[in-house]
Amino acid sequence: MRGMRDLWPEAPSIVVLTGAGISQESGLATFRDADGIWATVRLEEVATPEAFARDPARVLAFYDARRRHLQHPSVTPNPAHEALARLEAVRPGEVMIATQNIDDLHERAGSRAVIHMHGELLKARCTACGNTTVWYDDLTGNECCPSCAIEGQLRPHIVWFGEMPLGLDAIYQVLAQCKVFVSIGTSGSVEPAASFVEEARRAGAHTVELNLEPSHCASLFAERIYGPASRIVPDYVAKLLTE
Ligand code: BV8
Repeated sequence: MRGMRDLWPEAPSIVVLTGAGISQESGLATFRDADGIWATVRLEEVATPEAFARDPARVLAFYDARRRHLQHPSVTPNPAHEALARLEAVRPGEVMIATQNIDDLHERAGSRAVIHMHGELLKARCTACGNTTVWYDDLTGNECCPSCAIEGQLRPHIVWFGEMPLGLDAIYQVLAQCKVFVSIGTSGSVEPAASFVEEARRAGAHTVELNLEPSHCASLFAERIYGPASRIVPDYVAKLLTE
């Protein structure tokens, strides 16, 4: 991850939290909707360190399938990702995206100031040396780490339940000073991301929820707009850019 000062010489005034809903229209399943990932597999079986210790092959297969799908030509950024990239291009240094998503659709759309708080599907991490490596292929669990050359220690670069999310110091620092907090496509079920809106409120920020339907935290937002992200996010960004 680049240093905070490279991306934001001044503290960004707009913080955007994104979740699975922003990538749904790009062909990636959400988690807790009726057709979501957790309707077909229990998270305790694939998204915890205990699951990986118990049955690494099953956990690796779960992420292999999602990594392959993410690289399918049909999966591309949608107008919501593109609008956020436009916002950053027009207001460089003023925007930070904290995403819970492990896909790379924000980057493919052109966003640069992105913190992947739950990790990245197209990276592997060595549990021996801690280094991350760009990774496009399946993981067998027997690979050699390109950094330390130790064999059999690579795992998906994913923050599982019970593990510490990434970039939290930077996120809380920016939340404490932000003027606008926009939450997009997240059900507000997973902590600590679900509590970011409270941090932003404490900072006196204007808080906005953009989602298909009211989230668990909807009542905490000053402004709420519901509909598909590909429509409501470009509209909201256009409004922000005229202010
Ligand atoms: C941690 C792996 C210690 C990646 C994921 C209280 C305080 C702190 C922690 C906890 C706490 N209570 C419980 C916890 C522990 C736990 C937790 O939150 N458990 C829950 C289930 C109760 N949290 C943790 O373990 C985290 N670590 O807490 O460390 C700590 C302590 C204190 C302070 C800091 C740290 C680690 C969590 C990481 C979990 N990893 N997955 C993967 O396999 O992909 S979580 C998983 O859920 C995904 O990463 C996902 O991003 C995340 C959030 O889900 P959403 O993105 O919101 O998706 P969801 O399906 O739920 O909702 C989609 C929404 O989109 C819906 O509302 C839908 O209406 C909408 N939508 C759909 N289509 C569209 C749309 N909107 C717009 N347009 C559309 N087209």
